[in-house]
Amino acid sequence: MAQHIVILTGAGVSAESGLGTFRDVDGIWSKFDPMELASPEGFARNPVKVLDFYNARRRNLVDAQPNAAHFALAKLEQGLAERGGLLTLVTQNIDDLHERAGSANVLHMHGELLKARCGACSAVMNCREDLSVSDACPGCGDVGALRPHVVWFGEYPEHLDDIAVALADADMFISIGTSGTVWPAAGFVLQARETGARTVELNLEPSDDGRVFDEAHYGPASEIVPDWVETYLT
Ligand code: BV8
Repeated sequence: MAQHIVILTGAGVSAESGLGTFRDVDGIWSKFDPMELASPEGFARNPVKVLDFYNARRRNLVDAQPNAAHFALAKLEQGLAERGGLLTLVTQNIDDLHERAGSANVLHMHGELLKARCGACSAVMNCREDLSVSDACPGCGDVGALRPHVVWFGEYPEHLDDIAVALADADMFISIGTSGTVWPAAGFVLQARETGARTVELNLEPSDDGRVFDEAHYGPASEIVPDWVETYLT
């Protein structure tokens, strides 16, 4: 039977690629205040500090490599398509590791670190270098309005309409490497359950909000995700 699987990934799927998670013991938010560095108010207050925070993460990303979990999800997308099925891959991550592992259709609901946006004219452009407050927008020329194309706290996530349509149509919903702390992403499992989808959690440990899943496997994503995909496709 052709299946439509919706997957939501979080920082845990990129942890073994060397990109920090947010709420683990030594996570990013244990060192930095999210409201200071991942909010429009924080950017308005101290743009240099926020741009430097994202510049450091962008440099780290350029040197990082996808891990076995990313490759397994690209294989699942291919395997489903060959069976007349569909994979909708939604990620909270702002890295491009899913794409570099071969996933073709990725919905970045919290934006993308390798893109910048102009606060003046809203142009979105590729950005692989450091951003600074003295940079001018290549579109409108405004100086100091460029920011990472990332969804901060209090800002509206991207692709919510497409995600709602996918969740309503899903036969299965799989949550991978996310603590289920950030909304509205944390509510997707409830939406999927309401429309009768089977729900699966693949995580290092049970996500802390005790959401209920029909099936769960715990361990490092680079091990449990390839295992799950292998079992599903055979
Ligand atoms: C919004 C981008 C209005 C920047 C981020 C109810 C409804 C709607 C909103 C809210 C609500 N209640 C509260 C809110 C406000 C807020 C919110 O959720 N606050 C929280 C803190 C309570 N939400 C918002 O502001 C959102 N916007 O609300 O707009 C609206 C209203 C209604 C409906 C729609 C819209 C915007 C949120 C986006 C913020 N931007 N990041 C950046 O990346 O710098 S959030 C940040 O957290 C990242 O995007 C990250 O992806 C996200 C979630 O974190 P996780 O990915 O889960 O990472 P975490 O470290 O928490 O967990 C890692 C997991 O991996 C752990 O479980 C760990 O065990 C596991 N793991 C670790 N290693 C491994 C592993 N698993 C497997 N293998 C391993 N090796």
